[in-house]
Amino acid sequence: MHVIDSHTGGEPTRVILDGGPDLGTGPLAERAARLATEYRDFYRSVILEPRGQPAMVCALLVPPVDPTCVTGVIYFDAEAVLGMCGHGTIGLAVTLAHLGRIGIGQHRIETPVGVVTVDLLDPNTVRVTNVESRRTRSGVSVEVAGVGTVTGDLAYGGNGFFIVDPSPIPVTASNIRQLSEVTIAVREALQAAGITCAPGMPVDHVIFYGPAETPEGHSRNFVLCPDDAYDRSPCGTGSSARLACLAAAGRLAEGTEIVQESIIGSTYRLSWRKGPNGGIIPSITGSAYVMAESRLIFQVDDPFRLGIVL
Ligand code: PYC
Repeated sequence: MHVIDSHTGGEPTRVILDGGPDLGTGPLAERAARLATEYRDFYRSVILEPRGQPAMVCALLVPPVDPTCVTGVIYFDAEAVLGMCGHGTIGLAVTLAHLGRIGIGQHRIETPVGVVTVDLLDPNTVRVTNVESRRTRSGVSVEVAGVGTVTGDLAYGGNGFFIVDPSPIPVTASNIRQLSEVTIAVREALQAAGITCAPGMPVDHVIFYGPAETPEGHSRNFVLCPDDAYDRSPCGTGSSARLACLAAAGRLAEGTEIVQESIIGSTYRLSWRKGPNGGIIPSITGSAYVMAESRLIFQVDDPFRLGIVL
């Protein structure tokens, strides 16, 4: 299996160029569902330790249905197949440029939740125009054991998010452990209470927001991913959901650009415009760097061939 690893604001992406399962030729949403249900061993083996690492998201390249797209892609982490991935799309565009498959300019990429656009601004800088995003409910409260009542907004940005602003805990790198524990508890409390982003759309990510640490920053975030790892980048789909909440609350005007800081201090530039169906179309600009090009080997007698599963 031929892979290229990059990172976007510190968050790793492993692009699988070949050697993945044959998921057929139907709509990408169907192929993603097939990957999730029939190929769990495959996708975990690529991403789990010792071959992968907890923060990593994989991008499995597949033939697109839409011939105007440069590729189709299905993203997954160790726990779930994702609808979309913003940092992964920035990493994918930089990887395709590294391979000479795309040049500076605009390109379309098909994902299970729709076609997104990437503008390769230079070999490392990419603007992603994401799928239409929306706040689905505001001011939702949930009781979290040991924490108390936590209130936030439910929003869709290609994945389902619960967005808490202000965070009940300071959003600083020294608090990463506590932030992880509390956001996991929040997600579990939402699930136990049957609270979803929309019918059939579970909350798979939780984001806490706090004040920015730089003069140019709008805020700093901590993002919990489905596999309980935290996003080192400011999270592209999470930023899309956040923009939808800011827009719906009248806190950010259309076209105004803000800088979003991640928990490790990496940044995206964000803005939005009106979408055709009452939501917003997010724009996310960030940088990625290619780190490695490898062939993954799965020896039959390797006891951890499928990753460390405890
Ligand atoms: O950037 O959308 C994103 C993302 C989702 C999970 C990790 N990163």
